[in-house]
This record gives sequence, structure tokens and C-alpha cells, in this order.
Amino acid sequence: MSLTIITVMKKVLILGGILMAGILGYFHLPHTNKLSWQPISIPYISQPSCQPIRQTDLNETFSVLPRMSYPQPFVDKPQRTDVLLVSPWLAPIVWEGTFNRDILNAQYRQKNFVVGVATFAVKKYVRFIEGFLGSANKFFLSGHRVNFYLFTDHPEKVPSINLAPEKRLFIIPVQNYSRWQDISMNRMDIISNHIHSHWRYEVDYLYSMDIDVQMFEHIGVEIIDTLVGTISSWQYTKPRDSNSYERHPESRAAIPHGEGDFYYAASFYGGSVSEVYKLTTACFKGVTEDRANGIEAKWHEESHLNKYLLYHKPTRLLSPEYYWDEELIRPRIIRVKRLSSVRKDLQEVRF
Ligand code: UD2
Repeated sequence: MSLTIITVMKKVLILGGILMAGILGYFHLPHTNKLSWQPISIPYISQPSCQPIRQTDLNETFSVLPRMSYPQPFVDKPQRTDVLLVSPWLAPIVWEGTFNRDILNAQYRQKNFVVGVATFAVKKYVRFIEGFLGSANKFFLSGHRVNFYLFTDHPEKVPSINLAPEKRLFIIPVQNYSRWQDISMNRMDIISNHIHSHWRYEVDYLYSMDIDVQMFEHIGVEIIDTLVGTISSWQYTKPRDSNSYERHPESRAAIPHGEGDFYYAASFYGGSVSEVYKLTTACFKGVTEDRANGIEAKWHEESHLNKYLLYHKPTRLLSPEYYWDEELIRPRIIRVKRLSSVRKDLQEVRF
């Protein structure tokens, strides 16, 4: 009998314990659950944290495109089927036949942008100024505002060229270096410094271009975007592991094996002023760190540019039409040669 009472009491105690745990749990769990359903209180932000809107952006809201007549686009009729039109990160690749220049010009005119072009003619490279500026005056962003910033150690040798009214030339003296590689690499530093001191107040977009080139066809607003790289004419069909990336891990320009998108030419890159500032500052930091370790990347600043554009994907890619090397035989997919290198005797011109 007493054994039965003890057993019953034990059961009551156990059941009571379970009941108590349940009641405590009930009050505890909803409390924690409730927290996760509470609306998150956001501190009141009195100052806007974003960039102020430019006046031109505001004006744009009220502007409309003029009526235009052009062939209708169809989603099942791609403009080109022989080339890649978009990168895996959805950046357009610009090829002849893929855009309508009239539409682009009409859109761009509403923004009234100024584009800067930084180019260097140091030592014997002054001989390329006339061909560069003469052809750029005709073919580069024709009808749009462009500031050419020409860095040279021989300002007195700059030929006088009649530029279109919307184009301006600024001649900026620069020191020379005994090694041509240093002239080429230091461009990144000089561009970065000038963006900081001047260009961020003067231009909306900035492009860096080699001087030993000539333009043969229009290079228009199809090149304008936030971060723009040009696919090298030497390496546009090569598998990534045979591209000329810097592969030695000691260099800051190193790209590990198995990585790489396209091989980009340092002869022509650009974008918004802020993006080009970030690019040139980062690349020159890499050059400086390599120098401190006694290293020079395989293709100088071009190697650093390739590393940068691998990990900061360009928003637009220019096909090899935008830098075609004269030494190459032009295949059918390169329908136009917009810009091309000028043949030069390397031994003679660099020393
Ligand atoms: C490639 C790149 C170039 C640069 C170089 C570095 C392409 C098409 N071009 O061209 O951008 O990365 O490799 O190895 O990929 N310069 C002078 N005076 C000199 C030497 C150079 O002003 O004595 C300037 C000039 O603006 C020239 C640029 O530096 O256009 C690049 O030099 P390059 O054209 O001789 O280099 P290159 O042809 O090897």
C-alpha cells in the first residue's frame, strides 16, 4: 500500500516537473521568438549617406529622347552570332554591328558629359603626337566634349593642331625616366595624382591611351561606362593559362593558374573618374610594392591592370576593334579597325 502511494507520488512529482518545465518553456520561448518578429528599429539618419544628385541628373528626369526611326530589335535575332556579346558577369562587349550610334548619341547628349583622355609622349614618343591627336580630333567622340591631357617632357615639340570647338588640349610637362618601362608604369601614378588634384572637378569620365596609335574609324559614346577595359588583340582567343598574366606569386600582379577572364591591353582603359582613380591608385600601389621587393611584373603596369580587372570586373568591354595591333592579320570577326598601333622600331624609339 505504502509502496503504491510512493509510486503514485513519484509519478505526480515527475508529471508536475514536466508541467512546470512546459509552463516555463512556454513563457520563455515566445519571448525569444517574439524578439525575432519585432520590427528592427533603425536609427534616424539626419544626413543623407549617399552622393548628392548632380544637377544634370535632375534635368535628365525631365528630358525625353527625340523621335527616331531605326530597325526594330528582336530578342530572337541577335545582332551578331559570331562573337561573344556579353561577359559572364553581364558586361556588354562592344563590337561593330551591335549598337546604334544615333540612339547612343541622343542619350548621351542629354547628359552633357566631359570626357578626359590622358596620354603620354615622353622622349622620342613625341613623334606620335600628330598622328594621335589628328586622328582623335576626327574620330574620338566626334561632336562631344573631350579634354586631351598630353603629358610630355618636350612641350615645345607639340605640333599645333586645329581641334574641333568641343575639344581642348592641355599640355602638361612631365619628367622623363631613363628606362621606358618606368615611363610606362609611372603613368598610373601620374593619372591617379591628377584625378585627385584636378580632373575630378573637370571631367566625368577618363580614359588612358597609348600615344603610338592612330584612329581609323569612329570611337564614340559606346565606350562610356563605369569601368571599361579593352580585350587585347594578341590574346583574345587564347585559353587563360597561355595568356600573358603575371603568374609568379611573389608579384603583386600575380594571377593564380586557373584564373583569368580576358587579357586586357593597358593601351586603352577608362571609366568614371572615381573608378579610374581607384584602378590607377591600386595598380601603382602594386607597382611600388613590387619595386620595394626588387620585382617587375612581366608586362609592367599592364600586368597590374589585368590583376585589378580580374577582381574588379569591368562594366563594359571593348572588343579588339578598339586596339588592333598592326602586326596581326585581321580575321573576319574584326569587321572594323577603329584604333591601331603605329609600327615602331622598338630599339630605336625607346633608347
Ligand atoms: C604595351 C602596352 C602599354 C604598356 C606597355 C608596358 C598594349 C597595346 N600596350 O605596349 O600600354 O602597358 O606594354 O609594357 O598593350 N611612352 C613614352 N615614352 C617612352 C616609352 C613609353 O611616352 O619612351 C609611353 C607612350 O605613351 C606609350 C606608352 O608609354 O604609348 C607605352 O609604351 P609602349 O607603347 O612602347 O609599350 P608597348 O608597345 O610595349
